[in-house]
Amino acid sequence: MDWLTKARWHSEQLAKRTFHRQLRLGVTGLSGAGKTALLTAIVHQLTQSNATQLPFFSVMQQRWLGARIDDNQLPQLPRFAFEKNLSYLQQQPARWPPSTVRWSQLTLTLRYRPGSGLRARFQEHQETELVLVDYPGEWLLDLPMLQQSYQEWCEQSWSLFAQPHRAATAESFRQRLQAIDLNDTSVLFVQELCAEYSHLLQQFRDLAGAYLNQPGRLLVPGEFAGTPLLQLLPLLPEQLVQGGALVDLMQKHFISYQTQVIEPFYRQYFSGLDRQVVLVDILGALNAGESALLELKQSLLLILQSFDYGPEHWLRRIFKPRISKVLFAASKADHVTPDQHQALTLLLQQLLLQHLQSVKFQLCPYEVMAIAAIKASEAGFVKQNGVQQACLRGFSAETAEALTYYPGDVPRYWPDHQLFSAHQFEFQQLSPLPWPKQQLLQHIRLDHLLEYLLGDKLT
Ligand SMILES: Nc1nc2c(ncn2[C@@H]2O[C@H](COP(=O)(O)OP(=O)(O)OP(=O)(O)O)[C@@H](O)[C@H]2O)c(=O)[nH]1
Ligand SMILES: [Mg+2]
Repeated sequence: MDWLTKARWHSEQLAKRTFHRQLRLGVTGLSGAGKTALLTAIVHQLTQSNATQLPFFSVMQQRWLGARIDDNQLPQLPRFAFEKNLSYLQQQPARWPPSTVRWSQLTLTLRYRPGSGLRARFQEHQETELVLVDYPGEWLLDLPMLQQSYQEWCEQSWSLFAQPHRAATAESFRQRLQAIDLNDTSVLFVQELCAEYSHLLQQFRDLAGAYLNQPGRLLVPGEFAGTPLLQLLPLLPEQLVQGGALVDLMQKHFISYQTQVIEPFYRQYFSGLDRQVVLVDILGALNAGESALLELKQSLLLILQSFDYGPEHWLRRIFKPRISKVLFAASKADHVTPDQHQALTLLLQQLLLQHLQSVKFQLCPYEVMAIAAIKASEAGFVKQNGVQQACLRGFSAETAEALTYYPGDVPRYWPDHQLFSAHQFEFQQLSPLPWPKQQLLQHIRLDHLLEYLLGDKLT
C-alpha cells in the first residue's frame, strides 16, 4: 500500500472517531478467560442473529439492518480468524478454537435505522464501525511491568514464587541462580540462563492457578521470537544488592523490554479503547484453590491499573481516549446451574472490589454480570427422591462422555481458608455442544452485554 492510500485511510479513521462512528471494544482477560470465544460469538451473533436470539439488544428489535465484516482495513493487519474459529465448533465432535499466539483485528460495519430526532426523519440508515482486537492473554501480564523498576519486579516475582502452589516448582531454578557468577555476561551463558527461566515459566503455565507469569513474551514471543529483547529474568533480590555485570545487564534488558516491547503494544491496542469487557474465569480459579484465587485477584488488579476510565468528550476521543463504559463479566457461566449465576456475579464483584471503586471514582459507568459466550451445557432438572434438583447436561472436555450432573454451589461470599481446606471445587470443563448447521450458537446474556456496551451508541 503506498503512502497516499495509507494517509487517506488514517484520515478516514480520524474522521470516524471524531463523529463517534467508530467504536473500539477491548476484551481484557488472562489466558484462558475466554476472549477468543467471546469475540467469535460477538461477530457471529452480530452478523447472523435476529431479534429472538438477542431479545435484550434493543436496536435489533426494530431498527437493525445487519452487520458485515469490513475487509477494507489495512491489508498488512492480521485478520481475526473468525471463520476458522467457527470451523472448530462445527467439527464432529465440536472443539474449542485454540489458544491465541499472535494479535489480530476485525472491523464490523453495523447498519441500523436512526432511532429518533432529525436523523430518523431524513436518514435512511446509519453506520457504526466496531473494531475488535484479539491477542494472547500472556501479553496482558506485561502491562504492570511498565510501572515497576527492575528491582521491584524481581522482588514481586520471587515473593510470588514462594507461594505454596509455586514454591516446589521454582526451587531448582532458585538454587541454580544462587550458584551463578554475577559477573558472567557471556552470550551463551545469558542465553542458557534465560532459556532455563523460560522453561520455568512454561512449567508455571501448566500449573493450575499460576496466572502472573512474566514476561509474557517468553511464553508467547510473537514477532520478538529469537531477539535479544527476550533475554530477561528476575535475579534473586539479594543478588541485586551484591551487584555485578549480570545485574547491570538485566537492568538494561528490563528497560529495553519496557520501551521496545510493552509500550508499543500498549499504545497500539489498549490506549485507544472506548469500551471494555473484563473477562474473568473465576470458576477455574476456585477449582485451583485458595492461592490461585488470590493470585487471580492480584494479577487482575495489577493489570487493570493500566487503563484510563472516564466520561466521554469528543476532543479526548481523538487525542487521549478513555474507556467510557466497562462490563466485568464472569465467563463460562454455563459451567454452573442458572440459580448460581447471582453468586458468581457477587463473587466477581468481591474479587474486583478495589478496581470497581476506582472506576466509579473516575465517573465511568460499569456493570457486573455472568455470561457464557458459547453455551456448552443445557440446564434442566432431574427428580431425586421425589425432589426436583437443578442439573446440567453436556459433554466432558476430558473424556467426551455425556454428563448429567449438579456442578455444585458457587460461594456467595469471599471463600476463606477454612472453606478451601474443607471443600474442593470441581466445576467441570465442557466441550462445545454439537452445532447443527444453519442454527445460531447459544449463549448466556450476550444480548445484555451488547446492549450495555453498544446500545447507547446505536441510536
Ligand atoms: N463452557 C464454556 N467454555 C468456554 C467458553 N468460552 C471459553 N471457554 C473455555 O475456555 C477455553 C479458553 O477460551 P479462549 O477463548 O481460547 O480463551 P482466551 O482468553 O482467548 O485465551 P488465550 O488465547 O490463551 O489468551 C476454551 O478452550 C474453552 O474450554 C464458554 O462460553 N463456555
Ligand atoms: Mg485467545
